Amino acid sequence: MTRIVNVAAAQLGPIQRNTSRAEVIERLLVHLHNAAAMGCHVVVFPELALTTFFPRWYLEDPAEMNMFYESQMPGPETQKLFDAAKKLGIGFYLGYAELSVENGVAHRYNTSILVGRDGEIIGKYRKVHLPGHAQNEPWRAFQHLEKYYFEPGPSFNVWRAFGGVMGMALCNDRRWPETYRVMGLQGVEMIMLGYNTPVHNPPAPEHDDLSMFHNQLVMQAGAYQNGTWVVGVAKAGKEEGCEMIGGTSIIAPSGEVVAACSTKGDELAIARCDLDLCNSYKSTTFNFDRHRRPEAYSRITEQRGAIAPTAV
Ligand code: CDT
Repeated sequence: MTRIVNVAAAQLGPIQRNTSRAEVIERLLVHLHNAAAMGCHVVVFPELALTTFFPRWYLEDPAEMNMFYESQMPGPETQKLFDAAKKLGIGFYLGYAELSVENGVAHRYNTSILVGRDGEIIGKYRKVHLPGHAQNEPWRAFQHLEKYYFEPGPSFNVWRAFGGVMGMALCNDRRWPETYRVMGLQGVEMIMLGYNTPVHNPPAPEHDDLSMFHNQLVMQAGAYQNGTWVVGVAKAGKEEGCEMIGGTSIIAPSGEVVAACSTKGDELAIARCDLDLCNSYKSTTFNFDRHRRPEAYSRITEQRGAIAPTAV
């Protein structure tokens, strides 16, 4: 039995602040229909795919803030996506801002879900690596207040779906090797990840010219070093004056890019992904059981920041 997953990486162009949920969902539905017409089994949408990237503003009014969050999934507006998925027999990964009330206390997460071809939710992931800052920093051309708007999720899981082992991550997670490895240790065969990455990073403008290189570097390395497919999907283009990178790509376990978007707008990149291509990496160079030395890695979990030896 072959284990082929036909994947559509569904890049979105910018979503402006005054764009309604209904308009965005229509764009997502166009992607779902086009992907289904091309024989895809699953569509991967970006991070925070239902709204503009609101952490670029410091908002204090809870009512204004809550407009960007989903308190139900599916909710009255997103139900259309689930209905279309079921009707078309196509799954999807979707990033969104989640407002969850647990024991009467509100919690906010940067979340993604994986939905099956039957329109049912298979799994939920809450972003672990929240970049940026928690305080209002008006000096920045664009703020990046993820630490203000979200609390971090607990860890990385995988799910059996689409004939293989699927994992989820979100944006900044892709820069951290631990993200891939924690899923690699659970046998992941395809990692889906959406992102919103500005070209300009105010604290380190000297890196701006390298933003696309770094995007590819981390995803390709993560795929190869764990013998897994990686599907990285951007929200791209000029959103509220902020230029965001594109670079949506589908990466094989070899680390090679097999499909990519070429614009900064709504665009699909499609690939026929053979999950069995993971096997030769997982059983040779990256045979974890044979070659890893966890006893040498204790600092990875015991220590957060770098500690250099004292200067003499
Ligand atoms: N959304 C997200 O995680 N973006 C970050 C930008 C970091 S700049 C503060 C990223 O890693 O792409």
